[in-house]
Amino acid sequence: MTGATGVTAVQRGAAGEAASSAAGGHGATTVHHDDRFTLAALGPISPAASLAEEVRAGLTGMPKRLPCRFFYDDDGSLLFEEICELPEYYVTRAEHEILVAHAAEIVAQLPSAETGTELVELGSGSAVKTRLLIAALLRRQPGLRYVPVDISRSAIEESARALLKAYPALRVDAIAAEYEDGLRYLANQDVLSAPVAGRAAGPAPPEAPPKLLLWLGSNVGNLTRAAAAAFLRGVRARMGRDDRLLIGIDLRKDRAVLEAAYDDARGVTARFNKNLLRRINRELDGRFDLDAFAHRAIYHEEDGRVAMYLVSAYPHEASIEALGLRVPFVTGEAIHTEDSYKYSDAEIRALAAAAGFAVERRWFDTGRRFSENLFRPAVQGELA
Ligand code: AVJ
Repeated sequence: MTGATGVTAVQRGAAGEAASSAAGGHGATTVHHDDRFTLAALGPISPAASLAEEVRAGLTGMPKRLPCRFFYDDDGSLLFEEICELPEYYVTRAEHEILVAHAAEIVAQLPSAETGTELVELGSGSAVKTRLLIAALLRRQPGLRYVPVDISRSAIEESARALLKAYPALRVDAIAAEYEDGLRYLANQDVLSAPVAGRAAGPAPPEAPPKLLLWLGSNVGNLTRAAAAAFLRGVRARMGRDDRLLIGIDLRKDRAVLEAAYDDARGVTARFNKNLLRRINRELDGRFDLDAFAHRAIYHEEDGRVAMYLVSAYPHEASIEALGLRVPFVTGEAIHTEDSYKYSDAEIRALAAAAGFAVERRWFDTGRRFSENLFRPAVQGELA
């Protein structure tokens, strides 16, 4: 069987239970699609706050705010794809340019191993960017295991299907989970998958092959610098000596370029931003008038942060019926909806050091707008 066509079995049996106890006690459901595709769906250990909880906290607080992770419902995900094609939004194109030019060099930089490198991606890459790295790895090794970790099970299944079809030498073991839960599960799975029987007499159990972890698209930018370092420390804790992290990070640049990238002429980013209110109207019986708000993107240069806001054009009151909540706005009052942090070279070095990494190598697009950074775990006592 070549394509990942149908689900052949759903198991909640021995494998799933072994994995789930190793992953810290939450249930893991493993779906075996076929011999080239498995999907482990992990229940979150500590579920993130719901839309209702976040909306109540964010709109009764001062200043008002809403978390950017709620952008990505079906409509929001489509709008984000549209953003990636905008002339002003250079981020996706710049990273793509780097990978087209340097994917071969990036994989040549990895510690070579007889077993070959495994590819783990935070976020599921249906995109061309992931394909460039898969193709580069397959040019130097006969087969490849690709492990996408993504909260959206449908996104992961869709992208896995397309990738399996495009690459007959690829196997996909997908994990539908929060990043941290997914990485913990993967680390434990590698230990468990080493053969135990005959260990005393036989050869040493094979070590897990080295991994290349991908975290592309400057998704790190949505975290504060401190939260980014803390998150990466957690990633580092799951990595072996020969594992590497390839992290795409957007760079500090001129205000005009940044503000245009987050406030495009066609108004796509404005629609993306207002989709939050549309979502509250739909899911929580909200009564937001989308026309009462203007989309704003402001570069706070000292922080190196583009912030997005929805600004009330005149005094009015919105309501959210499902929460029994009335939300008054004065003229010019803003809801803060997203931060997108930009990094200097020094800030990238500081991020790596704070998280226990050394920066092994970096690549840039020709306009030096974006950076692809290969982080390696720093060894004990090493000054990064
Ligand atoms: C997906 C977080 C990388 O910050 O550039 C794009 C999201 N927001 N336009 C970014 C986004 C507005 C994007 N990231």
